[in-house]
Amino acid sequence: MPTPDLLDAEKEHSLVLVKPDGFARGLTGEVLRRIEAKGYVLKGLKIKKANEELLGEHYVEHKEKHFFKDLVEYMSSGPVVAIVVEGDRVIEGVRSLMGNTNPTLAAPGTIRGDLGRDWGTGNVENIVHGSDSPLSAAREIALWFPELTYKES
Ligand code: DAT
Ligand code: MG
Repeated sequence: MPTPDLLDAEKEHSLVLVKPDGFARGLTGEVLRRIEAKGYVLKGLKIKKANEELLGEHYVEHKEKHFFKDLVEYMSSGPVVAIVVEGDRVIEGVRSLMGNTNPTLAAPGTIRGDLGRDWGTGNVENIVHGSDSPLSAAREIALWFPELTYKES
């Protein structure tokens, strides 16, 4: 049995997803490049086709929103790349790298601003997800990387 990977619970982590549009457009490397160039460390990485159940958990705070059904459809339309990223203030840092939720309005220089646009699909296709708080990060990492455990300190 291989030893499972361990996360240092003292350090901050964010769960990043390269969404189906980003993966299909071949932007995974560009997203990873920006995260690594910023100085953050990759602690987990996988390609996964998410099902409705996983996405329902992942987007639990949006369950009552009008766009929820379309969001789950878009997010399950193809593989995503799930990444655990580590570093001091990485949650805020990744949010800053990603830019505004709406890619039309996201500032140039950000992932969404440089690489995203409105495609007229009715969905907000914005290439990446990043956790928005330590609590969400812990919940999302457990969902996408159940095999990753925290080491005792
Ligand atoms: P973020 O991904 O920037 O954290 P969020 O958590 O508010 O944004 O929303 C999650 C995703 O849902 C977002 O990346 C795209 C989609 N979304 C948000 N608002 C939407 C809207 N008004 N209509 C359609 N999709 C939306
Ligand atoms: Mg969010």
